[in-house]
Amino acid sequence: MNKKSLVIGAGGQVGSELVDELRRLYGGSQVVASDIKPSTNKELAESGPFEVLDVLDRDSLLRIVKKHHVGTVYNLAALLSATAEKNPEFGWKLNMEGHFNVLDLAREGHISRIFWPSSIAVFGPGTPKVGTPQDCVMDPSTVYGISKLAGERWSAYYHQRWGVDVRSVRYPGLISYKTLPGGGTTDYAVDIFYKAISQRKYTCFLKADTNLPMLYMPDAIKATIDITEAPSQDIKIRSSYNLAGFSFTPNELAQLIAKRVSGFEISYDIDFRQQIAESWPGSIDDSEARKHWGWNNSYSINDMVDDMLTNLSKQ
Ligand code: AKB
Repeated sequence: MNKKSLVIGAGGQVGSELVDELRRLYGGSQVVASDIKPSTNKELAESGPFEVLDVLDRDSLLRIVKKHHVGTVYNLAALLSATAEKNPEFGWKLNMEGHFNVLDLAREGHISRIFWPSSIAVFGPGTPKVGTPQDCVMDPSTVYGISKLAGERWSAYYHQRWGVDVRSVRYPGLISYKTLPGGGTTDYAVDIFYKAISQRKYTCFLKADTNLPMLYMPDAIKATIDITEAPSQDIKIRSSYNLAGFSFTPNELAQLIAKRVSGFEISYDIDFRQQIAESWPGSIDDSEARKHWGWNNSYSINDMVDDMLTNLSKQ
């Protein structure tokens, strides 16, 4: 790909690391970072172009695409599951209209490729919980999940009707140490590491036995770039691909941390996010992604725990 990339939502948990990796691969000037607010991350703002951009503002989006000769857009701007439940109208608006604005740029020929993430939130209480297949009952019970499922169907429609080259994976919970996640149900799996190091204890808002699919950030970034750069004929699913690394419960994660942080203890104070988590799968079958475009995760749960603790201890 010889045109530049634009990352929308570059200040977020995925965006900040995606920009770092794309700039490492292609050079700072080739990757335009953008976010709704000016960046407080010095590295992000100084290692290449940065634009303040609201994905809901079509005119500014088009102006920035033209100004930087953007070919590929990674649209990561979204309200996640817990935040969208608190503000359903805005969750729907941002997640849907933002997606349409980028899809329309491609349909009108201003950009040639889109990456847009979906989520395990597209599944719901009627979905098989174990080894959730690519295609099955999808009855999301959150605004976030409904918007992601609708977005998947619109992606497939834009591809089938107008040949829009849109690619997507259904992110599970993402664990990382560089930028905090914001507003998700799986965020406990990141918070727990910060509290383990600073206080040797953590109060979890999900029940001890809530099993959820998760992925370590380096693998999530690899999947994101790999699917976006794969030859078009390898992308046989234009809605979104199942993607997974490993699954664990808060109790299992706490035990792995306690083996490495002496005296660490977990307690529980359950809130509304439990109901969201209970509607999601416990594990995911991502064999289509593996077969079609070579997806393969590198980090096991133990690798992830070691890496998180090592890096957060240094900070
Ligand atoms: C969330 O918890 O809302 C996200 C997700 C699974 O998409 N991390």
